[in-house]
Amino acid sequence: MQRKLFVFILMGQCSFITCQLHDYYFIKENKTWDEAQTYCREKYTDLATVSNMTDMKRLIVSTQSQDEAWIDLHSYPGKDNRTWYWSLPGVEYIENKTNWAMGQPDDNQGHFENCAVMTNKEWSDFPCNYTSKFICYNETNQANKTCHVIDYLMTWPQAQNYCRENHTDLISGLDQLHSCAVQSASNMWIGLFRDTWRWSDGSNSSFRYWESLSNNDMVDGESDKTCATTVLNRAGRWSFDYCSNKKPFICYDVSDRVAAPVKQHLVEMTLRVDDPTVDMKDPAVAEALLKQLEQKFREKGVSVKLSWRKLPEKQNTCPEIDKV
Ligand SMILES: [Ca+2]
Repeated sequence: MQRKLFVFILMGQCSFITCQLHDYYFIKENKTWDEAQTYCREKYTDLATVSNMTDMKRLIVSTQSQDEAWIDLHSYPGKDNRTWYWSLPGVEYIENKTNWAMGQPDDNQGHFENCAVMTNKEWSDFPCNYTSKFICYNETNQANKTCHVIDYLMTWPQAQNYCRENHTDLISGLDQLHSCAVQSASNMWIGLFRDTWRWSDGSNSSFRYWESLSNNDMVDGESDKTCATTVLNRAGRWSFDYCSNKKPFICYDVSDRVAAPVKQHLVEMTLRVDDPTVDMKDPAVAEALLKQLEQKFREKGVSVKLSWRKLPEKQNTCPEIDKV
């Protein structure tokens, strides 16, 4: 069974969060983190800042090596240097837009409590390596709802991974929490965490892509390995090391294409379904097709949202990107 679809694509050359593209340059010279930063500031803009998965995918494809490489992220250890962030990049943590329970956050009994749970709508800091249910937010309104309470017991980093893979992210910010109106007497992770890591170029991006966050060691800032690296041979995630070690590194420049206008493309696609029992008009099939198309875009580092739009002609429907 074959069917032709017209796919209407609005494709911006920037993510919807930062609207700014970075060009990444892998430098295959071994330098300390400070030396690498100096080099990048002289020849480019700075060491690589990574604000979201779009950036991360562009960084991965720009590199020529599978080795570790410095990026711009630097830790300033110490409890007092921790800063709260919302997990979803682009949602800013605002001091007077919070709903901490009485006496929280409190680092209970001297433990580091760098992640947050919600109980009866009130928040408490909580050790990130404890397990809890959690709430994912889905900005594509999957199955007609944006909030998804997940009953699996997971650590905060596991919950974040789950939400990013299956939805958009852990629920982030008062607006999302208000729109969900989830009320539970038991703890549920929300997308709030604190750490001591900073982008040295002054970016306040909350995007983190750590290889592991076990035992709080990545977020409590106690480690004296205070400079971050990509670990490109392990799915491109991040690790950290002593800043005085010499490694290759990645610089960035703001892309010339930052000012490029949003582009519109009309693409004709032919879809072939081998299974004759699959009904292309079935809403579930249409939804699954959209998800697969979006995934293909994401794999190319392009963040898009697709929705179907009926055309006057009886057989053709078009997915329309309503947000880039
Ligand atoms: Ca607490």
